[in-house]
Amino acid sequence: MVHFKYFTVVVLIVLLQSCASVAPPKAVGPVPTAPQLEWQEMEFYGFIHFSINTFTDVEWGYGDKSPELFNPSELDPRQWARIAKEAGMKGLILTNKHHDGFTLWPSKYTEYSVKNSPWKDGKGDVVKELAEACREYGIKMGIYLSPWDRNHADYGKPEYIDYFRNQLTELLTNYGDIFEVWFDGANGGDGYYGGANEVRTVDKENYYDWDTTNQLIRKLQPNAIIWSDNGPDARWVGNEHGYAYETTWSPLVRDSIYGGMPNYSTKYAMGQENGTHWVPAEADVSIRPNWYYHKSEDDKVKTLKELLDIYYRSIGQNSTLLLNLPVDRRGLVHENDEKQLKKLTAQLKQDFAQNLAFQAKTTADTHRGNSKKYHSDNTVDSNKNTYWTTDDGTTKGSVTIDFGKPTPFNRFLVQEYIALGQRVKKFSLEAEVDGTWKTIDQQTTIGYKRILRLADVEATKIRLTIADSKAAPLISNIAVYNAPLIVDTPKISRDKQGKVTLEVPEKGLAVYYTTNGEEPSTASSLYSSPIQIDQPTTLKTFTVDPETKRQSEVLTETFDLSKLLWKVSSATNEALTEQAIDDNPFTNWSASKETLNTSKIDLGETVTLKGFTYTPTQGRWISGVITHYSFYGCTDGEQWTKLSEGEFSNIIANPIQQKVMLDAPSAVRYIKLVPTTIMNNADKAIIAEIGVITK
Ligand code: FUL
Repeated sequence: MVHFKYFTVVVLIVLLQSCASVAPPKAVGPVPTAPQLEWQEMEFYGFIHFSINTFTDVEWGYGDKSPELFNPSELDPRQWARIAKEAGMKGLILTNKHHDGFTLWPSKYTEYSVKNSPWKDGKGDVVKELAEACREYGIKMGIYLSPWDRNHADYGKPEYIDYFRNQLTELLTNYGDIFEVWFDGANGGDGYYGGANEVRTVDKENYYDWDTTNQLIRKLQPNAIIWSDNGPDARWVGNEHGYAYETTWSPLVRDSIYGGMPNYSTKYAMGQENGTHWVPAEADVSIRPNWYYHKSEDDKVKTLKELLDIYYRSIGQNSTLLLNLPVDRRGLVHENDEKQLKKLTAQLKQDFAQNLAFQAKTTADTHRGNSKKYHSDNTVDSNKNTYWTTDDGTTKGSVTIDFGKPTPFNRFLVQEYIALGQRVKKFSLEAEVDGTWKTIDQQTTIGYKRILRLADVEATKIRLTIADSKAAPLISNIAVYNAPLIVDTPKISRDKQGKVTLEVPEKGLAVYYTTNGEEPSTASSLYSSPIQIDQPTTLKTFTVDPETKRQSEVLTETFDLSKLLWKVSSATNEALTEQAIDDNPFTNWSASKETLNTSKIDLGETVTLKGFTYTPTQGRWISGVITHYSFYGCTDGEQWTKLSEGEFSNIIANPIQQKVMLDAPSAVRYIKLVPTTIMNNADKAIIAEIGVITK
């Protein structure tokens, strides 16, 4: 007993000594400021694009449109803030002034503002309403103020810089705390410029004198993060897809960069191992193809799979995520966008439901100074301020996590203690499966957060090995999850042969369907290979995760005759005619009025036609849309009868499949759709698809 006590006392003394004597590691390279750290931990926040553009259906206003066009019918920033909060966003950044110069607050420095709009009789202030809503919902507010102003007469002259700073001062003084100030790199070009209607280019490097502007921001809002291509506090990720890079450094060679420089994306956006300043990446992306609301994109909101991919490739790759929600003409975030965002939130909740590494047994090959203070247990204690590290001079090390039993997982999350700089250059992950170690991934940077999406693996132990680092690695957190499958409706497509494919968002999901109009259930047909559908049919389908039993909603699609027997004969012998009848709306036939008038589609048999369908281009930028048409049919390919003529109403605003019913059914074998008017009087019409309605 005496021996044991003596031993314990000695161990305790040694331990205490080691704690006391092991100095913490020193910072390496640039480190974040306190506001930068706080900002990084926000991880996910939203963008709101809203302006006159919303009412004129453009992305970049020229600056010449009347402020009277700004007239939302039920503007409600509380709805935006609620949706953001429910989605887990920690803040919202509003386009207070976009390139067209229109201000969403009643700036005293311009007449081009909400104060001259009919909205609230010119007494409204969108920024104020949003600031109040953000406070109510406990999220932060940021500002976007476009440095380029296509309305202002002085743009390009020194006077404009005073105007710009005056507006910045209004925004940074009157609306409470601002967490981020966003300066777009798109600068200079043609514009209204007070009526001059000319092209004005600026010396992007020097015109704005950013140093002085940044000092003003520091004075008015010392904690705000200033964002631009070169920070100073946070940087553009170099694309608008919402993706950071597998290798993403927060340090940046900041002084070699200026806003809007030409080769920024390829040369600088991923940051640099030896970057001189801490300027972390922010990935910006819109939930729709474009930034502003366009009715034509109501059906183009990103899918759950796309949104998840964005999440993992931004936040999971050492970046924050700025996700745009366009506000519509009502002044609301559209229902479709909210629905998709909710799917993302629900899936993320499932993905990160249980950290399997929390308080697991850990060992490391080495701890700094052999000290408990830097033990590998710190990586699984869920305390962001403790970390595992090694001795000065080492650039390697590994931590093993013992789950104690075979544990299935497919997500690995790791974080560096970035307060002392980003260090890790190369790491790998091994898993002990049935007593044998195997490498399951090898990667480069970690930074604030790295999440690996892995194939399902069941392991008793895992080992993180830092293979190379700028200095001793500092790992503050390791977490392991077993994410369920992405549960969402399948993507339905049919080919020319009539084969219908149901594509699941992720392998392993079960897909059930009916073709008799009944609601599908898990007792319905289980999809295993393409379904042949040649006749008018209603397909209803949904997916189920066999493990968690989670189900998607039911998706309904109606089909008419397949195009198996169809042929196009075009008098001009044009190529790509088949693309109008391949049942693939993403391929097009582009042809003149004349060609379409002399071409015919042979259905291969005589059918009783009740109507027809026309799908315009599904591309991001629409063109060649037929707005007015004549539709003909016949049985012999020669004696045409006009079966219908008219307008595809609202097709430009909403370029989805158009369905036209005939006044009376007609027996036909040949059909042709002839444009009488094409959008913008273009030479050629684009036909993504033509179909028939026989039921
Ligand atoms: C770009 C702008 O030109 C777009 O209109 C949009 O505001 C996007 C977030 O930044 O550079």
